Amino acid sequence: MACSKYEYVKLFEQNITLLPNTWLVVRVDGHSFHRFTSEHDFAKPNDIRSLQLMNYAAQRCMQEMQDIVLAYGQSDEFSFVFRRSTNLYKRREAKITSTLCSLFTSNFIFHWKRFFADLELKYPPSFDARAVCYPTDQNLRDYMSWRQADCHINNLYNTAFWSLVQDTSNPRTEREAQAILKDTDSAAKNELLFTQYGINYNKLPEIFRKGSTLFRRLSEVAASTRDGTSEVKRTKNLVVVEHGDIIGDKFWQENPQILSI
Ligand code: DGT
Ligand code: MG
Ligand code: MG
Ligand code: MG
Ligand code: MG
Repeated sequence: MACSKYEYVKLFEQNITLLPNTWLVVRVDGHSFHRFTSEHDFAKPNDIRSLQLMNYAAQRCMQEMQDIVLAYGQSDEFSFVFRRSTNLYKRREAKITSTLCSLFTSNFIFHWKRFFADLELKYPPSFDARAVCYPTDQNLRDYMSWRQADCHINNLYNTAFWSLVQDTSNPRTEREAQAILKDTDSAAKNELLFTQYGINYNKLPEIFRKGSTLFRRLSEVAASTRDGTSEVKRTKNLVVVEHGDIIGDKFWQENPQILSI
C-alpha cells in the first residue's frame, strides 16, 4: 500500500513490551465498586452472586486466552497469570491488558442476568487493569500469597464490621464499629465473632475466606461416539475452580503442571 503523507504519525506510538521469560500477571479490578456494590444493594460483606459472576467471567477469559495458566479472584478483583513463554500479541503490554480487561468486563455484563436474575444493571460497570512481570516462581507465589492474605485480612475485618453494624439487638454506627475494631488483632476479631455472634469464622464458606483459584487440570469427561451409539471417556484440559489455600506448598505440589509450562 502506498504510504500517505500522514503515516509519519505512527512514529509517535510508544509500545511497552513485557519482559521475556517472566510470569505475566494482569490484575483486573472493579472501578469504584464501593459505589457499584452499594447502588446494586450487594449483600455485605460478601455477595455470593457477584463472586460467582466474577468467577464465570474469569473462566470465559481463560477459555478464550489459552496462555492463561492460573487466575485468582476475590472481592472486585481477578489476577490472571500468563505462562512465562507466552508470545501473545508479542507481549505488548497495552494489547494484553486492554484486551483482557475488555473481555472480562463484557463477560461480566453479558452474563449478569445468569447470576442476578431479578436485578437490572443501573449503569455499566467498568474495570481497570495493570500488568506486572515476575521473574521467579517464588516471586509469582509470593504475589499470589499476597492477594490471598489480603482476602483473608479484609474478609475477617468486614465480617466483624458488618456483624456489629447489622446487630439487631445492639446496632452500631459504622463509626462505632470502626472504633471497636481499631487496634484489634485477628485473634480478637475471631473472639468477638464467636462470643457475641456465635460465628465460628473458620466455618464460613471458603470462597469468602480464601477467594477463588482457577486453573487447568486434565479431567475425564463422558462423551458420546460420533454415531451417538455409545459413551466413551475422554480426557480434557478443563478449567476448574477451587477455594483452598494457595499460600502453603500443598496446592503447588498437587498441581505441578501450573508452574511447569
Ligand atoms: P477503585 O478500585 O480504586 O476504583 O475503588 P473501589 O471502590 O472499587 O475500591 P476497592 O477495589 O479497593 O474495593 C472494592 C470495593 O467493592 C469495596 O468497597 C467493597 C466492595 N465489594 C466487593 N465485593 C463486594 C461484595 O460482595 N459485597 C459488597 N457489599 N461489597 C463488595
Ligand atoms: Mg482499582
Ligand atoms: Mg475496585
Ligand atoms: Mg478491589
Ligand atoms: Mg484494529
